[in-house]
Amino acid sequence: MSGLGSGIIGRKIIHLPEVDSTNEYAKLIALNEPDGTVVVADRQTAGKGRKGRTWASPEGGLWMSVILKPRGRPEDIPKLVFIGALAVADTLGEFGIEADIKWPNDVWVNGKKICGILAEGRLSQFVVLGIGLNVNNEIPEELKGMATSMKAVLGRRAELDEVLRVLIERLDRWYTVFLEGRYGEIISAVRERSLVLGREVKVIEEGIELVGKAVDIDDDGALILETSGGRVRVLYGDVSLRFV
Ligand code: BT5
Repeated sequence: MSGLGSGIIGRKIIHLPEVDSTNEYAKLIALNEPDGTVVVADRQTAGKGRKGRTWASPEGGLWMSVILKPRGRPEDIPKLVFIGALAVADTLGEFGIEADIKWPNDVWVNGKKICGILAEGRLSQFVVLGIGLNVNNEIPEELKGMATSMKAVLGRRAELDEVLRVLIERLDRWYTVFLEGRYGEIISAVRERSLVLGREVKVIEEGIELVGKAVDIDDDGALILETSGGRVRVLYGDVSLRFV
């Protein structure tokens, strides 16, 4: 990726000490706020994952939502999630942390989840891109086996404001790539950083399990699985993916 961003992301930043969920807050104000508005909170009392799951959001982490108003098609939503993941992976790189993208919506470091992304909304009006990144926050006991933070990886605290600044800058650059319709660049960057390609995975969606080898991410962002019954295209959505 090259070039500077458009300056859209973070033109307006709303900082809240506490909120239930930055995504919920952003959805409430989205119609009246400009493209690229960032809502960031010190802590969330009801941070959300996908499908009603809980996102642990104590003080010290980066909990933010970006209001995006691109003119696009519904099938472009996965690409917005990907630009979030790419921007986070780039940001971690700036802090000396090598990160991978776990399709569809996680960023992982050393085999553990450091960030989750949640996109909500309708492209005809807006999309709220929620990003939760563990920075200096404690990881709850029950998640310690599967989650990590920048502090845990670096062995020291990272300056939260600096992480936010770099992330906004990276998001802005990737959003420009998206707005210019250079989707191929987004998908190939995801492929390059993908943790899943070449591995045996189990995909679970609405109780249905599929096991196979992840062989590609196609141009629409769908995961291509090679199963015993042939190739299957798994669309982006509320899909859980585990390594087997
Ligand atoms: C996600 O959901 O990974 C999307 C998380 C999005 C959070 C951001 S924070 C700002 C914005 N406002 C919100 O309210 N949400 C967004 P999912 O793929 O469903 O993963 C949820 C699962 O991740 C949980 O069931 C836990 O197992 C695990 N988890 C919860 N909190 C975590 C944390 N802080 N770090 C790592 N893993 C966590």
